[in-house]
Amino acid sequence: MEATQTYDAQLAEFEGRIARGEKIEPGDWMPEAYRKQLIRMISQHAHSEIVGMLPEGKYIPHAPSLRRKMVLIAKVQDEAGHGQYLYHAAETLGATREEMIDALLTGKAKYSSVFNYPTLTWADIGMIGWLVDGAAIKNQLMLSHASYGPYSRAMVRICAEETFHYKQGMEMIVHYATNGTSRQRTMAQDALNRWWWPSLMMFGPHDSDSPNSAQLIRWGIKTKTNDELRNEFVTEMVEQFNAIGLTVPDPDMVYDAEREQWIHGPIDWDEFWQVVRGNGPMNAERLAARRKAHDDGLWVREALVAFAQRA
Ligand code: FAQ
Repeated sequence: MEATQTYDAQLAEFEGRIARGEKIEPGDWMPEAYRKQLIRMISQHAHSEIVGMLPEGKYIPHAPSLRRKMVLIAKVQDEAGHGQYLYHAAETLGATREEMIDALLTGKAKYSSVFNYPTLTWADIGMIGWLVDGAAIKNQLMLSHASYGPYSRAMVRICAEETFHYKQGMEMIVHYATNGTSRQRTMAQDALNRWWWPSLMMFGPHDSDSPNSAQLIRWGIKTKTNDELRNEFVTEMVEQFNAIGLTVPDPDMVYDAEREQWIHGPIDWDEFWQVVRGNGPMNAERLAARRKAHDDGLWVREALVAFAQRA
């Protein structure tokens, strides 16, 4: 890239590369707003993976069998790994780990609203795997085509692991709903009732209220809008729940035969924004748990620094 090139020429070349399907790599020229958007999104995504370990991690000591416990431990460890890939991806854009973690611990950074709801029964573990990981995969499959190379490559690996999370959740809920005791079926339905709407909110506000979407789509970070992904997800999930006799808790849901889509009823956006602003049922507890983990890990960080200095 010639140093004398104007910003407009650089931008045209950058957008041309995206239009040709080339990946933008660390060190390549990029508009400052592209870099900032990616740091915002990737760091929020990383925080979501790390905070997302908490609702399920709580149930590791209470798993009903050795098999279920091994699967859950593997899943929660995977989420930690996803957080690490994503923090690394954000670091390639110039963000430091310290500032990202600081933003999370001081409550400045956002993370997915869905993790501010409590896990109340074991069936929530299956429902999170099927529904919450299902929503995450829907979004992340799109992001595996994102124009920024390190983010899209992290997504490929993450989606492979999330598919295992999704399948173990589906296997558990299908078993409880179709072969379980009446108490297990009731627990599965109750878990669906509580996780359905928070899962739909994971896709973000309606397109008309999504200030970031236009720029993200222009630069190939997102290739679909929040509503497009949410609507696809709803249609896929409703049919699966119907097939096993569970009922989606939406009395206004209708089938649009022309579009071959299930259309969901109104989402409670007041609740969504309350949760995003830190006033959800578990926001304070989630941040307190992350702060404690950070404080407890201080000696590890100090030992690593001392080791690096000696080496
Ligand atoms: N929660 O303009 P938009 C997982 C914010 S990973 C909180 O539409 P955008 C794995 C948004 O940041 C789940 N805040 O924003 C797992 C923005 O505020 P800002 C996480 C939300 O970026 C499973 C404002 O609202 N996945 O679950 C939410 O175009 C099981 C306006 O919104 C990702 O992070 C929300 N739900 O679209 C782990 C994927 N929605 O930043 C454990 C990457 C919106 O301007 C167990 N991120 N906001 O101050 C994305 O795809 C996008 O950022 C969206 C939002 C779709 C989340």
